[in-house]
Amino acid sequence: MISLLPALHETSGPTASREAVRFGEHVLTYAQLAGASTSLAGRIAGAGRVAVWATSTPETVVAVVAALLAGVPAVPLNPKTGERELAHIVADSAPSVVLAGAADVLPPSLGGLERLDVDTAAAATDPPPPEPSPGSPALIVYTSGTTGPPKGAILPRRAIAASLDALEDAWRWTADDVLVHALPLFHVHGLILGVLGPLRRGGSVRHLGRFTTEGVARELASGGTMLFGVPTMYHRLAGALGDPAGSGSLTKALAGARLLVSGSAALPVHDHERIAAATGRRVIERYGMTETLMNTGVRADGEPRPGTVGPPLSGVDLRLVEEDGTVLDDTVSIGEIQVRGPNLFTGYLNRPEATAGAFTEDGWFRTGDMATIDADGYVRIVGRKATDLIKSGGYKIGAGEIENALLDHPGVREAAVTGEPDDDLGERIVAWVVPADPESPPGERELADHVADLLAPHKRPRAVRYLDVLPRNELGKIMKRSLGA
Ligand code: MCA
Ligand code: AMP
Repeated sequence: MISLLPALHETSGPTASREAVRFGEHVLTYAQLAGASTSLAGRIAGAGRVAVWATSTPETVVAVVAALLAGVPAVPLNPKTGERELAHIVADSAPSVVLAGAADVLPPSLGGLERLDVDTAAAATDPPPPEPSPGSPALIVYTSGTTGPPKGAILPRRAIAASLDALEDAWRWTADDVLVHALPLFHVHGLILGVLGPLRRGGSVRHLGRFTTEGVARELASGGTMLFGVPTMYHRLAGALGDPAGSGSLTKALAGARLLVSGSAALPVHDHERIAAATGRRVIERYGMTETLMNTGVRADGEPRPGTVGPPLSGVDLRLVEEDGTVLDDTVSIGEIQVRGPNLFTGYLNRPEATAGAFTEDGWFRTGDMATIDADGYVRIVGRKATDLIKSGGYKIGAGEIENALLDHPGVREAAVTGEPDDDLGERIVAWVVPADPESPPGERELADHVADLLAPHKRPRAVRYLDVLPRNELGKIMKRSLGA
């Protein structure tokens, strides 16, 4: 059976001594990563599922690779997740053990789980177990919907291999590439593309720990060949390029990279143009989703047309469909993107109805994204079907989960959440609140902290607007489109 991470099985030769991952000063070669993860794989073999406390560290890489080697599905956890969301994810995914760094302090909601500390210096005593089958689950990644708590998307090994190989084809991604990024390691972008991508190619990744424009400049100037980021990061890079103090090294670093890739949300044309004007380099976009991994992408030798996410990747079938099910075949009509291919998830954990609802009767996955397709096959995303999904900083956030959290605050009688355009974040979360006591409404900061503590800091409202009543239609449904009008 073909291996998901073949470079890890080369115990000698040039690959074994090559740098696999670098987090600041902490480097693991392929031999070291293979040793530490094979050793850990032996300790978790046979577990039903493992949770990974997914800090931006080599420990997370070793933990995830160990789970992949052992054939045990891994559930990456955002270490900033608040108590309610964490309790939901742990109850839903029922891991038998949590993998963490020795120095990590875990919250009480993980107290009932066995904990294993990851040792990045461990050496393997036994060979890795046989490769699991391609259809077996590799990762369970939690993703928000319009209502209710996040759902766990089950990603089989086949989907990861297919999507990464399609990107290899599109971007001529090789073992010589050194990927630079600062994306979190509990989502598809940072973990699957940003870590498993380089590892599948036998190349390397340098993680910045946290995003700074200086860090990007430093790593690209010292050997980095590719940069992955969300539009907020490119917006900040574009801003830094316009800053006369110190923009020279950043300009040179970006100009020297082989590929600058943006994804997870739309890259505004303005930021695209600012970067092109300053560096002579064009950022290319690719379009994906937790449930589908990558669907389209501008090729390395393709035309980076701002406002488009490129043609479908190899192996991906993509079509646009109207509300009544009519499949579109022109270049002007807007329809929902539906996809099929080996890159897809197999379902939502414990949610058969949600899984069934996500697919058409003939097996196409409904993305909920609205688009047109240019004559040469380039896809242009123009919006989303659901107004209750917000993309902020590249994170997908459901309005419903925030509304429920706000309603749990004693000072809130009614709440509605919307996304508003934001230069930096793409969209910012706005909470519309009817206070229980209009004389002393809860403060903005208090409500933001309340949501951050229950769910996650990136789900906190960035603005709170107080109302006497929420606008509702005759059926009592909140008319979100009239909020802010
Ligand atoms: C502020 N902070 C708080 C609070 N207020 N913490 C707790 N309670 C509060 N009330 C803290 C934050 O935790 C953070 O801490 C710091 O203040 C700054 O917060 P913030 O302004 O929210 O963050 P930022 O620095 O502006 O983040 C921007 C970012 C980030 C770096 C672009 O949004 C990001 O990493 N986005 C990537 C999302 C992503 O990977 N999406 C991919 C999904 P501290 O600084 O210590 O953290 S996968 C996907 O979409 C598909 C598959 C695809 O196509 O890729
Ligand atoms: P997530 O559920 O976090 O995986 O987010 C997936 C969603 O991000 C997609 O359904 C799109 O709405 C959005 N997305 C990802 N990449 C792009 C892109 N390049 N341009 C526009 N939207 C994107």
